Amino acid sequence: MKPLLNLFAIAPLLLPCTTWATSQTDTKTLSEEDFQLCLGELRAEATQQDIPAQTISQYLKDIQLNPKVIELDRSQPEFTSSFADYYTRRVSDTRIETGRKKYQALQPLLQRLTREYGIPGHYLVAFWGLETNYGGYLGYIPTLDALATLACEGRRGEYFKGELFNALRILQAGDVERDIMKGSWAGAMGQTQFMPAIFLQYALDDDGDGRRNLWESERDALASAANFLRGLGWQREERWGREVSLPDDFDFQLTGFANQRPLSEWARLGITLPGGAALPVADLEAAVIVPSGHNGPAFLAYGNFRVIMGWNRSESYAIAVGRLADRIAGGGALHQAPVPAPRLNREQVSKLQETLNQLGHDAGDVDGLLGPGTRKALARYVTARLARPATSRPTAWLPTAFRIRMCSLTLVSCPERPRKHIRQPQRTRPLLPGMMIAGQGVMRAAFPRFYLSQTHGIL
Ligand SMILES: [Ca+2]
Repeated sequence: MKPLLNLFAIAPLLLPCTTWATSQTDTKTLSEEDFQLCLGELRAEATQQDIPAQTISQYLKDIQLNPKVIELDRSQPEFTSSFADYYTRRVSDTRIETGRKKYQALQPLLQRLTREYGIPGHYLVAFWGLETNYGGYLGYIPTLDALATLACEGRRGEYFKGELFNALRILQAGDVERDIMKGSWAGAMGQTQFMPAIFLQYALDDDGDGRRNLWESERDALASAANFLRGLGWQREERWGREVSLPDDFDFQLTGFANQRPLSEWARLGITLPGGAALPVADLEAAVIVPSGHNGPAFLAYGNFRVIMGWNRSESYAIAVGRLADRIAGGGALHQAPVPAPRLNREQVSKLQETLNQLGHDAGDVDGLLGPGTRKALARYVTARLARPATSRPTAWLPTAFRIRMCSLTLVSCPERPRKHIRQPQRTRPLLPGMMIAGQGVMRAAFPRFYLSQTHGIL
């Protein structure tokens, strides 16, 4: 059996595993001297930005270079994390339980915010839970230090310079004391993890003490979240989306947030609620999102899904917010659990992207990240392969075997169970450069199941 395992394992498609090195192009460390020079320039520019001289001298004089911020900004995770990992960590039983308690305890406030801003309370609590574990962890890095360090480090200096000036305006307005203004290494602040620009535009003083205090006031934080979501265009009467069941013959090329279709059309294509009940009738558009491959859960994403991505541009985040909100409101667990997946390192994903690009299936930038573009490119590749008619007997087996292999890699459905005995080809046969199906003999029925269990849901 060993040769078969090797033949069909994912690794041959990709480069041998090597450790992903973080970007080597920008290893120069910002020196203390450079930082002080940079701070001098920032002081001069802050003056031109109409920030009062007293604010500048009060807050820009004690700023510290924070090497940890640079390290975090430059480091990239070695491995892509799967949706299953992400989802399990963020929508944990503990977080659901705490969210339900907060939701109950804060009902009067939440009901008022829903009336005033149109955002249901369970969503407000869900954002709060995902951002800072309901205010339990706000981050510990002084925001001015983080923003000044990033402004001077250079990679996205202009952006962070603007956010540093915004942070000064928040201090100038007296919303918070400097020693309370802490947060993430990238400058996100308070219980809602707002960047300073979002703070200035959307933060509210709901408890009436005259300060927009997103660090210490739950009321200010939740009202500000509601205000931000209203600004992002939250649709008052709509959900975020929902888990659905896809028909066996579903065309996975239709997945992805860009492919919006009327709900009625998805119903016509055979999509149902989990368990088979019909989708509700509503005049709205939705997209099908399949975040952990065809064996994992499927979701319909409505317009508010786009709103959530306006807060954090990640489909996984949007699903987690929506699902946590559902659970807080009393909803049950997913009908189809996310599929645990082996981890691919960034070099492996980069090689996959390069190969797809070379074959004309545009996977976009070679960045080592398994995003929607790479998934789509893989789906196109697989579809193109499957569409090619078998021209001679030795290749007659190919669609089935190939489908077994690739359906577990990508979004192509493989509903059929492989036959018990499938003739293998007589010679080595390259499918993608570096990916081989080879060998002779009989593939046992048990093997594909083992293989699928090892590799499915990667994408
Ligand atoms: Ca306040």
